[in-house]
Amino acid sequence: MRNWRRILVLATVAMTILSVAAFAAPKTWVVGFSQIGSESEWRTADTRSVQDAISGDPTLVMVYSDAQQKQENQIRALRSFIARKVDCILFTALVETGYGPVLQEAQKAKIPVIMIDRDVATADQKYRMTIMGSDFVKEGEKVGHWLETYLKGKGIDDGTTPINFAEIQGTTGSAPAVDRATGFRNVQKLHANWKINHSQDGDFTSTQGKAVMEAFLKADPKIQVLFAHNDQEALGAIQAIKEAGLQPGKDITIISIDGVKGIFQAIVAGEANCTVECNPLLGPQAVQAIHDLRDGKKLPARIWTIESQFDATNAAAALPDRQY
Ligand code: GYE
Repeated sequence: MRNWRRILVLATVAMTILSVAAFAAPKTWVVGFSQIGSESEWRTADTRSVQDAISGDPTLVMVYSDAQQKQENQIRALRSFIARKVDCILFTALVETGYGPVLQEAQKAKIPVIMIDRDVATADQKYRMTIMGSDFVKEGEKVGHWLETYLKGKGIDDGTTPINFAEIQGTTGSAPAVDRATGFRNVQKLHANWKINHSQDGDFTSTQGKAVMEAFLKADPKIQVLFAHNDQEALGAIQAIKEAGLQPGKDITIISIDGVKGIFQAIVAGEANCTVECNPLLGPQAVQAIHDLRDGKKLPARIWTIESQFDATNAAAALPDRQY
């Protein structure tokens, strides 16, 4: 009899401990991540950062979907996340428009959506909790400001003689392409002699960057400055410039955005001139935001990443520590 009582007491104690532990342990959340594709080194680093951060957290399970640069794939993935009732969605929008209905469906299903990197258009921003990532307008402005100093210093810009600019834009309609173009023009407008004579979509890839630059040079071998919306396009363009018998970084000043290892090497080799950093390592911030949501905290409307810029003065020193 006494043994029975002891077993009963022990069982009660064990159950109390278990239920306290269950109460303290956070509920496991299933997170759907809709990524746009793998068009650049930046994207690869971004995907890896998010995957590592989520797989390193035992309370999170990720369902990953790669849209392979197709909006319809992305909309399908978002609908499948909603159908399987994930706890939250991480979403990078390929382009800004066209996601309103599916985001509304997520909202109706009470599934919170956290945007990472590329946002949706203003009209649809009411359907998501927050956006984390870079200020693309500011990046475009940084490009302009770096060029102001550099071109003057090199005697390329005397303030009046026209300067022949080419621009390889990012994917048409994507937030970074729209905003980087705007930011750059905010500065370009202040210089009547800065002429953007060539501008075309390079889809954020090396292959397209090269093809676009080839076409530019065929039409006009006297281009003086190239602004590529990402490093990948610049790296493709460098090939095209070399094949045209010109010296990238010397005959043509080249500036781009991201800060991937390949462009650092090009800067150190004197074949590119500057990169404005855009940090893809968003995983830890994404996990933090998911935890905050799960804990019932209110997320800030915008979560910014901290960034720098690199040229011949600091690229070599920074290269060994670059993580992407
Ligand atoms: O600059 C580019 C990538 O959305 C900020 O997308 C990102 C951009 C990045 O393909 O390399």
